[in-house]
Amino acid sequence: MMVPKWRYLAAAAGMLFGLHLLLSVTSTTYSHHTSITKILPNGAKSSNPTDDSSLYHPNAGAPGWASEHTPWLEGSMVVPPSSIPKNHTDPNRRKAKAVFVVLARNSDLWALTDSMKQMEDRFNHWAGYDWVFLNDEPFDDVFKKFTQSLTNSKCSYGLIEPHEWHQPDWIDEERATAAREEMIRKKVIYGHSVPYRNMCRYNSGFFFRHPLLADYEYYWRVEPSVKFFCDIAYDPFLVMQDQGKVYGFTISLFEYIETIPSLWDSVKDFIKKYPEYIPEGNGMKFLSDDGGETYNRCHFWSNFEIGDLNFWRSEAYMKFFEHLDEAGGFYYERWGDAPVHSIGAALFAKKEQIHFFEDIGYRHEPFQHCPQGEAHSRGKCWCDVSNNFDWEWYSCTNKYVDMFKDE
Ligand SMILES: Nc1nc2c(ncn2[C@@H]2O[C@H](COP(=O)(O)OP(=O)(O)O)[C@@H](O)[C@H]2O)c(=O)[nH]1
Ligand SMILES: [Mg+2]
Repeated sequence: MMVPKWRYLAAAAGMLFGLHLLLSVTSTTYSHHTSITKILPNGAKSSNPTDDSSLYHPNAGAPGWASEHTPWLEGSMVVPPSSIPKNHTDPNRRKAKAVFVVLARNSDLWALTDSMKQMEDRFNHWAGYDWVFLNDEPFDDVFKKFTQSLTNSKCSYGLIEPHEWHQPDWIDEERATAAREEMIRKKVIYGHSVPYRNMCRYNSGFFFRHPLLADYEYYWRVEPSVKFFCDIAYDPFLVMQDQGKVYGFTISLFEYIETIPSLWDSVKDFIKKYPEYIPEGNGMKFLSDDGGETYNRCHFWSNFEIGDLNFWRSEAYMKFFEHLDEAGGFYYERWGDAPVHSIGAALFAKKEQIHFFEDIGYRHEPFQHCPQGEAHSRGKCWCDVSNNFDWEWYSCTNKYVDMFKDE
């Protein structure tokens, strides 16, 4: 029996369509190149701005990917472009007054160049922000040579004033020694270390006042041996500035209670003494599950921070730091700059001013934040998507997200 020609044609078309469907779901590259948006006229495609004039308009809505997975971003985040802005070589590119800040020892050099090279490759080669390095001892020429040679941006090397670094005279050394010995017995990490305590106190209350930072408004803290997994094709400093953010994080977690047993009592004293510094709509819910009575130990992991220097320089935070410093907990206990900054940010800022940089892939041993879904391919990230700390039991990011849910 003769089969009509049109039946062959229909069968072939059907097979081709089936193959297309199969490839669309199994291959992201194939589906990207053949997606319906590719054949729509320009105006019908989703916006993908690549010039500064249209980036980060404060009133722009949240992008599709954000509203789908990240309700806390709605109305506050706009679409980052998927590729490096075209005008990245333009010396007149709009920039924030921003800087990378690194606290390091000379011996941190090679662990630090690892981090720095990644930051340059992922972001700063086109963004062109300066670097400031701070140390309690003078940086040697080798350190200066090999850090400056990694970037076209200006590097400055600062010495920390001894009185801002060392344990103050008014600390009762006998009591501080006893506290350290107790922590050694309890095997608390860095429990034995005075330099570690100096570092935590310096980061908590002094770095933003260093003269080398005087002309800057925003900073990004970078530590030795960290990883930046994804290309950053937009300017996070401009996000901070244009959207009035004061603190940005990627990882949050619980603090070891042994290091901060009396911290929350000092915080409560401060709140009682200075209620005028605590705004409505702050991030208290991130810190406390009972309206401020007790601390749930949640903090942003401060080895990654993108922040507003003027926020730390504000009267509220300065008074807060002085209050904590007078209590002596940096030495009688082992208060970290992570809980101190986190409590400061969550108390004195509106919760919307704290930003989860969900699309910045980051690792500091032993945890990492790996962007999920579309953000992973947009950033050309190289982290394993299944290795992501965000929703692990020891993470606090769910508490951050929950703050934005009940309205
Ligand atoms: N100049 C200087 N920097 C330090 C000292 N101790 C720590 N740092 C820096 O402070 C930051 C935090 O220290 P790190 O050892 O990474 O602590 P961890 O991340 O809590 O394990 C890093 O940038 C270190 O390079 C110190 O004694 N002197
Ligand atoms: Mg570290």
